[in-house]
Amino acid sequence: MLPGLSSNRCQVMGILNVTPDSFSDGGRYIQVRDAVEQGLKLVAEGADVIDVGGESTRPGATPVSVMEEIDRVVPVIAALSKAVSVPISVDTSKPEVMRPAVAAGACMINDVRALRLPGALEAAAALGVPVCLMHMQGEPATMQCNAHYKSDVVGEVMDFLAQRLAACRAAGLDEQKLMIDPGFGFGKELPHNLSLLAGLDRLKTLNRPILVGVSRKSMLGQILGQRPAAGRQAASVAAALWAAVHGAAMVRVHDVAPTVDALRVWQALAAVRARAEP
Ligand code: 7PM
Repeated sequence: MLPGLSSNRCQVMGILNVTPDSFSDGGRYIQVRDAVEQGLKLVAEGADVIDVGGESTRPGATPVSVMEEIDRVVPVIAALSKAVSVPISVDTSKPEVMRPAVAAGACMINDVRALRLPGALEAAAALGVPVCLMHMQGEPATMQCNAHYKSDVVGEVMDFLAQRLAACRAAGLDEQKLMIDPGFGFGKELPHNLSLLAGLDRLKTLNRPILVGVSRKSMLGQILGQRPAAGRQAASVAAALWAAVHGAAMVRVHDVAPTVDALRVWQALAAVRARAEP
């Protein structure tokens, strides 16, 4: 049903960015070749799903055209889906990108806008693939300028996700194929992000698998005293492990190998506890 979620252990989604700033600028062929190589590496490290994205959702990033986004992700999805057996998800909000991406082999949509762009609900319903619905306050260009929540950020994020689940149901999507994601760093300041991660368990009451993306994010840099992204690996693993222990069904990460190691240690311990107290 949902990629890799048939098992009850936490799944690892490896991040594959196909953006000019993340790969050598040696033209499209080189960009695709390097991205496919990176995808194979993520699979070798133990990723259960590969998330291919061509739109930089970095706070303040400039928008990417439909043509440019298709040009970036579709060749990578096509090549990777032939080369690996793990499911591939496409990180996009645009219905015009969803269609060719699924045709090329993507079997899941990861949408930071939770299918709010015009035509996205209809496209996802017609494609019939699983979708991750993420919470974001505002738009990437401005979201970190005016993040605001009344008092209970977890409750507000849950209300939004519940509304999007209802909209998906109304559009004819199969609720069993939907995942939810509180969207760490998307229109949230450190206290909001901390409340959401500390209170992740509450999202379980929405009865959908939870995806958590905290890998290398600035919230970790802030906790560590403005540590740059290159030094956030251990913090990312710790945060991913916390998320898994507190209900995440999937974690979206850059550093697949150490995350898989951490999850295996936790699972070994959890298995002992499960036998001791059934
Ligand atoms: C710069 C800053 C570049 C932040 C990229 C990012 C999520 C996501 C992203 C997430 C889901 C990143 C983000 N984050 N999709 N896409 N959940 N479902 O760190 O948290 O990769 S983009």
